This record gives sequence, C-alpha cells and structure tokens, in this order.
Amino acid sequence: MTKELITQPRECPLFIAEQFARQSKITEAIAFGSGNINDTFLVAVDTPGEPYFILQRINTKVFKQPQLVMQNMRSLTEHACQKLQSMNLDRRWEVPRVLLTKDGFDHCSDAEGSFWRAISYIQNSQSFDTIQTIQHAKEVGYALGMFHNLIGDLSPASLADTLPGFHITPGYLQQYEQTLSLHTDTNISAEIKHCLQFVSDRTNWAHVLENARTEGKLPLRLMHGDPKINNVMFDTETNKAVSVIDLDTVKPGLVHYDIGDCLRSGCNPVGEEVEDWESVYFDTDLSQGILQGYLAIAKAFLTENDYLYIYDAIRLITFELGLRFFTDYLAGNIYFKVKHPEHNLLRALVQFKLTASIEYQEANIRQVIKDLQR
Ligand code: GN1
Ligand code: MG
Repeated sequence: MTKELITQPRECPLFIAEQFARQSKITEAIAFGSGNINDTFLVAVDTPGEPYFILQRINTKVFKQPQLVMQNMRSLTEHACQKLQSMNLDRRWEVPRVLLTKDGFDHCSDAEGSFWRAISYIQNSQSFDTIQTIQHAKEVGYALGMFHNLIGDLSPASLADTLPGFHITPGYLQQYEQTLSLHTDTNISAEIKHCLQFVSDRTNWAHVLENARTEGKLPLRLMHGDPKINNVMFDTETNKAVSVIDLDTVKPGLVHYDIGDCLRSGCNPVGEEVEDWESVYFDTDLSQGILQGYLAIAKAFLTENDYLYIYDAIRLITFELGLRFFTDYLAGNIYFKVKHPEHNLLRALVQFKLTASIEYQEANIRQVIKDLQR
C-alpha cells in the first residue's frame, strides 16, 4: 500500500477557548485524543480543582444539526446526573457536563462558521485504546451497563435523531452499492478485491438487526452510539471505570449497536489502528469479561430476545464498521479523517479480519453468552 501523508492543521483558536473559560486564565490548549470525526482540544486553565476542559469543533458535515446534538446532550446529562444522585452509588461515577460560554450559550461559532462547544474533563482519569486485563474488560462492560442504566428510563422520543441512518447496516450497504457504481478506478489491488468479496458474501445477512427491530423483537431504546473502548474513562488511582464520554451519538437506536461496538473495539487486542491487519483476532476471554461486567447491570432490563441477538450484534457492528471504512475509501475519504490515502482501506481490512475471527469462533461466543444468561 502506498502511504502519502495527509497532514491536517489542528490549531485551537484561543478566543474561542476563552468564551468557555469564562473568568479563568488559559495556560495551554493542545490537540487531544484520536477522534475520527470532530477536532478535540484539551484546554488547561488556572481554576483550582478543575484545571482542564475539553473544547471541540463539531464536524458539521457529519452532524448537520449540531444544535440538536447539544440539546440532546443537555437533556441526557441532566437526566443521568439526577438519576445518579438518587442511586447512592458506592463508587466514583461521573457524567460529563456541557459548559456554557460567558454569554450563557452551549456553543459558539468562529468567523468561518465552525461550531464549537465545550465539555467538562473527567479529572484524574485516562482512557485506553486496547484492553489490558480481564478486570479491565469487566470494568468496560460495567461502564456500558451503567450508561444504559442511567439513560434507560428516559423515553427514546425525548431525544432527537442527530444522525439519521447511523448503525442501520442496510442503509450503509445501499451507500456502498451507490459508491461502487460511481467508482471508475480500474486499478483494483488484491486488498480491494478481498474487501469486495467479503462484503458481497455477507449482503443477505446484513439486515439481521433491522429485521428484528421491524418485527418487534428488539425495542427501540436510547443508546450511546459509539461506546468504543477509548470512550470509557478510568480513575488513574483505582483503575476502575468512572465515566463514559463522547455523547454526540446518544439517540434512539438499539442497545445491540452499543454491545456490538463495545465488543468489536474491546476484544481486538492489537487495536483498530494496527498496520499488520492480518494479526487481528477476536479475543473471546475479553468478550466474556466485558459481557460479565455489562450483564451484571443489564440483566435487569434485557429480555430473552435481546440475548438471542447479542452474537449477531457483535458480528454485524464489526462488519458494518469495515463496510463504512471501505465505502469511505472508495468515495475518496470524505467522512473519516485519514492520515494517508489508504488509511480507510487498512481500517476496513482490520474490521473485516476481526469479523472473520468472530465468525470462526461463533460457537464459542454463543456459549459465553448462554453461560452468562443463566
Ligand atoms: C468514529 O470520531 P470517533 O472516533 O469518536 C465514528 C464511529 C466509529 C469510530 C471508529 C459519528 O468515532 O461510529 O465506530 O469512528 N463516529 C461517527 O473508530 O461516525
Ligand atoms: Mg465518537
């Protein structure tokens, strides 16, 4: 694969950061994290007890109505905070807060019309791109369960659909077919051929979750939308999960999208950005750990049918992400940020290899789920 580097300017405009810093003095502002969509900065301020906050430029090509994202975020964080208080939890748990500007708004714009917003930083915490231990896996699962529990009694209709089509696999297949029909490049590498075949072999099955939803087997609930492993924050001292961040995609959907996303990212020990895609595999011990942590909380609200679709969810969301990366590669890298022109192709190969490993271990994974359901 050829690798021509694409560099992106990532500068934090201080006058925007100042809007959210309010009375505090900014001491530093640096590019932060590894998000594929928004631009994120960590802003250091001289506020005692709260020395950092997160500033983000929302990608409005993806989130076309960013004010609705903020509206959702305010409703859900308010609800989750209230619920948390009433729970008297015996461990640390935090919900990120939406920060307001000096003028009391939840966002502001710059001269180019970019949409900026700020979120509280979960102090004394860190995130990981891969799971380190089984205990770590259980904590990731606990975090997702806790998140679903905190938003579970908020009606799905109370939040707006800020990203129509998100995680609807048949819709991504349609986009793929359309992109493919416009693709005129005759230079088809072995890797591209492999991806084309991989998708075409799974087209008929890709409706599995949407069919279950339309048949009434899986209910529409609120979901996180993007509970990948590095969106779970861990206390730096206790090593316990303390928060789930990145709340842009919290909206009506299926909890199965979340279960699938959490496991596809958590059970891939070499990580989703690995170069050597052939080394990728799905670790079933880690999946047992995550599901054990998750079900310790989620068994209270999951139905019999929910359990039946957990395996499909893990396989489908992994496949779907591969399909999304591959489509974006064919379309010329317009959705996900890339570091080089073949980056999305490589990411697709990683997710497809992970899907194949999940399929190979189907019986084992189904057994893990069955044993935990008892
Ligand atoms: C995107 O931007 P980031 O990294 O939080 C994407 C997710 C993917 C993820 C893969 C809105 O999330 O769906 O799973 O990349 N978010 C959106 O790393 O498309
Ligand atoms: Mg995200």
